[in-house]
Amino acid sequence: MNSTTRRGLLKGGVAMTAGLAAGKASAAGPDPLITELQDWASYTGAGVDETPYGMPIRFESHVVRRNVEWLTASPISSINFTPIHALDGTITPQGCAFERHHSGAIELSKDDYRLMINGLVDRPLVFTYDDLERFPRENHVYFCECAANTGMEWAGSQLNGVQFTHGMIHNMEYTGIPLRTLLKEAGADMSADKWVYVEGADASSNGRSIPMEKALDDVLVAFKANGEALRMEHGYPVRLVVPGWEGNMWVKWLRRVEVVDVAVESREETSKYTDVYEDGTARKWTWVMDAKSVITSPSPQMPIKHGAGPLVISGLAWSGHGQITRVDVSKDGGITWETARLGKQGDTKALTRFYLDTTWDGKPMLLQARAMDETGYVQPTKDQLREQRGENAVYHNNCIQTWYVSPEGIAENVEVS
Ligand SMILES: Nc1nc2c(c(=O)[nH]1)N[C@H]1C(S)=C(S)[C@@H](COP(=O)(O)O)O[C@H]1N2
Ligand SMILES: [Mo]
Repeated sequence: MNSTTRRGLLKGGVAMTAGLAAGKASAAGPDPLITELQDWASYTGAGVDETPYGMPIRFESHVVRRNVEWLTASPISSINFTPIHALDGTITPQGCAFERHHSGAIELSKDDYRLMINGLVDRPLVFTYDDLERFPRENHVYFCECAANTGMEWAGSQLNGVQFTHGMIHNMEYTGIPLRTLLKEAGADMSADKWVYVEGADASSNGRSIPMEKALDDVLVAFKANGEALRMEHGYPVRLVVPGWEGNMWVKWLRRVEVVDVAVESREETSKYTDVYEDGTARKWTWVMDAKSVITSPSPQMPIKHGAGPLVISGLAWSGHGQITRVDVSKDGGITWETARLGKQGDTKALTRFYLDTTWDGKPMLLQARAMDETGYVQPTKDQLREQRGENAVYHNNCIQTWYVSPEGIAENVEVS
């Protein structure tokens, strides 16, 4: 119970009508948190100079990135997961945003930073960090989703937590320079059939080919996220932001942009991040992340603790094709659907929060969410996706997710068919 409630009570019993929590407290007798003077109101608190850069309060210490040890051979070439079950709204704080490195995170200072633009350009250029800060910059919120997000779900329901099934995603407000501005500065050949090959300064280099049309559209050379410098793990001091497209293309520690005639067909766009069909052929150039949604609460890490009655079902939806126009929620495994309320509409290639403010009858539920985007695309079921892609797939799984909720409020990752 917080101080607002206590003040309400002193003003004449307003808090008693505040709902279930107040009712419970009165049944058990006077609540000392209401009737007694507490320590935090009796003594002074911490001074302003004690925490020059803040960390979350210790009661929130469970809201952290986590990894799944058996998923990768070592923590150097590895992945961890955003605690999306515990967040609300849409912005991911950098401090708990997932990280994916192929050869570890490197420490590269602004002074040592260089960005080269070469290849089919009139003037090959090398920019310092200070040079970049002198170009006009923009702010945009975008999601970054690893193509492997939800990948374990192809083979069944193996990971019991939305953090692990859907946490290879973050959503930040970037400050950056449109890549098009730098390409123009170098006098690049911007013909539609050209490509840019982008690579990072880390040992893996993570090179990727991007068609010129996308490079000229909304790609950003970004140096701030959520208002502050990128964290080292997200590519400090400069990363590429490729809105709506798979996370692997968002090159961190960006060091070179080469304008080329044909796609390079690098490791990351051939043997990795492609989808192998049953007959052994592979689906490639699968850059756009299709519309997807998931319920973050209730979920396996977020059981219902309050029993039957008012229940807020909440989750996230996103589409690499643009805006989320609608999210439906089912409590019976996809037989009937109710349309959820979007927290905020109109964001494009960014996370959209949805809520279903509902009443729980205390009976078991099979919770699902289904997203629709501005192209009219509807998020598919697992079975539909398996039918299209077969069982060999690893990446690009945007299927509808199911949580079974027991009468005790415990949620579990299950499949319905
Ligand atoms: N230079 C470089 N860029 C990289 C990677 C990398 O290992 N090295 N990993 C890629 C992958 S696979 C993903 S999903 C995103 C993850 O970005 P994040 O670590 O900021 O979450 O970065 C991409 N950019
Ligand atoms: Mo990735």
